[in-house]
Amino acid sequence: MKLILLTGAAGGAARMIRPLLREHYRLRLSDIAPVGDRTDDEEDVPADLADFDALRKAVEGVDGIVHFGGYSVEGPWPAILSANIEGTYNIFEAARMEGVKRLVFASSNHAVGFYRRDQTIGVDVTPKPDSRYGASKAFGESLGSLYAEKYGAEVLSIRIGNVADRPADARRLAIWLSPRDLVQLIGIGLERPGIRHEIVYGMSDNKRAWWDNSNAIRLGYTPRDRAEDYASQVLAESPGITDDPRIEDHQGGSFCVTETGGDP
Ligand code: 15L
Repeated sequence: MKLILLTGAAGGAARMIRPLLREHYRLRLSDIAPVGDRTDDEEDVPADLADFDALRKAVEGVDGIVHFGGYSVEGPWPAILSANIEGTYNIFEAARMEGVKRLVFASSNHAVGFYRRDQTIGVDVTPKPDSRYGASKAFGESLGSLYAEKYGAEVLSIRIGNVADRPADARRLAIWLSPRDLVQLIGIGLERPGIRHEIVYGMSDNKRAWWDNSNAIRLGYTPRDRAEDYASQVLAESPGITDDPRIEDHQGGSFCVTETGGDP
């Protein structure tokens, strides 16, 4: 079994996918502090993403990297700068120095969050970040391209919608990604031959999608879950619809208006 480094291993998305990833890979977990719920067969190498030397030790000897670490919502600039700008640079550079070619980068829908909901966008649109956080994810995608073209890295950037067991509200009916569909995309990023830098949307088979995910399909993705199966229940119980058109008209939702807030 290949040894894979999972950064941000204590975060919500990583915790949802670790049991599924363990079926295929040996996992080395990394987060800023030791990961509390680690199993006996998971290694733990804590590292601050801004600490290059610590990160390089975490990268040493792995077969691939799944980079989920960093700040995962809009936040104060010093936090985004350290974790997402410096931290993402550090992970690509540590991988290059340690000879690790395969990386999966957890990008976000917020790299393109200022596209309107009445548009369907593919992966070749110009980024339109909705936040400093979204801009940091566009930066990470740029690094993926740089390290692929210049140093021969093989990188899959997944513009993740919202990873959860079920869609949380009306907006998430368009962007929901089930944990097992995310693991399928990660598997493509780690295994599919012939990848240089590819961008895909991290969503399940969602009828209300704003994204054309044909690049993911081309790479072999066959999503197994559908947001629509939850639609009537979600819309009845927690529509989450506001009266602010800046939020409702744009794909990024409340990230288009928030300054330093968290989840919408
Ligand atoms: C993200 O990028 C966040 O990491 C996640 O917490 C959600 O807020 C998600 O986007 C979303 O757009 O719902």
